[in-house]
Amino acid sequence: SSKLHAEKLLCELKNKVNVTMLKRTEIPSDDSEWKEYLPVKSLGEEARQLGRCAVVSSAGSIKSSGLGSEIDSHDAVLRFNGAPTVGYHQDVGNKTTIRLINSQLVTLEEHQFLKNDLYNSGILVMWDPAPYHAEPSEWYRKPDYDFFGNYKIYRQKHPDQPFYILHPQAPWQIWDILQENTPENIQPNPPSSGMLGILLMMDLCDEVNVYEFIPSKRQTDICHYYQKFQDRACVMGAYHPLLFEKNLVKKISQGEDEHIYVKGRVTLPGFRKIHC
Ligand code: NCC
Repeated sequence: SSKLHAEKLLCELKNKVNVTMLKRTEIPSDDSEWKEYLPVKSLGEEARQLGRCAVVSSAGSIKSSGLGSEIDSHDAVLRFNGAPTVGYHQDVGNKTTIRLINSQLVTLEEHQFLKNDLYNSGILVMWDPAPYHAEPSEWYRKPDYDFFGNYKIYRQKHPDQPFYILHPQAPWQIWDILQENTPENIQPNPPSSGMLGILLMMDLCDEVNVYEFIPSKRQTDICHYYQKFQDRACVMGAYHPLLFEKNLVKKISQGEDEHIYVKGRVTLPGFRKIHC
């Protein structure tokens, strides 16, 4: 049955995906000083065990949802990249506990990562696409984006703000499960920030409500709720295997289909709450 299938998938995710942060000791001791900037405290210690959590996708379809107060009622809220709350709080809420950002945003001047105070609160987690199953030592010699300089500058400017780097193998552990559960070959690129954020919160929280990752009745080609630009690839994926990510999340969803249609909300259990 589909319920059995969902349990099997949840256990695979729980057992095979290690949504951990890069540690200083994983970078060879003779190499680079930037690793000295990695936080000492683990993310689990920093965020503590969380109860009800919300993951807010940046999709255009969250606009006019009026979901802001529902989202803020969670113990913790995760947002992505440059997604703002100011001016949009009625639809997306005000609270930001964790912000998951990609290395492109940290590195490219046009994104103004070092200048925009949007990034200065909450816990930051950055990720960079590594070669398939590369060890940290192989990856950091040729990252997708050379983010180290800006990471270091940011940490010097904001030493008290927790700022983690996702372990480079975590995205590929998720990718393997996406591929194993898909009959055709999927793009050999890491999952979107959305999928990574969902698993990060399943690791930290008892329950995770994900908003507008699976589109509601408000589905639109408008890419982000905070921009006018339209592109269907934002919903379906081009570089990222987004369609397959969404299929998997739909399969493990525990809420009612009505909640997807009306609110764009799926409910997922935290890994602590599932027994394999
Ligand atoms: O657009 P992005 O993602 O920042 O969105 C965050 C996550 O929300 C989900 N999403 C977004 C739009 C939409 N219409 N439907 C959705 O389901 C996705 O799960 C998405 O991951 C990324 O994953 O990091 C991404 O980042 C952007 C961009 O780099 C950042 O916004 C910084 O400017 C990428 N866009 C481009 O590179 C042009 C995007 O492909 C993936």
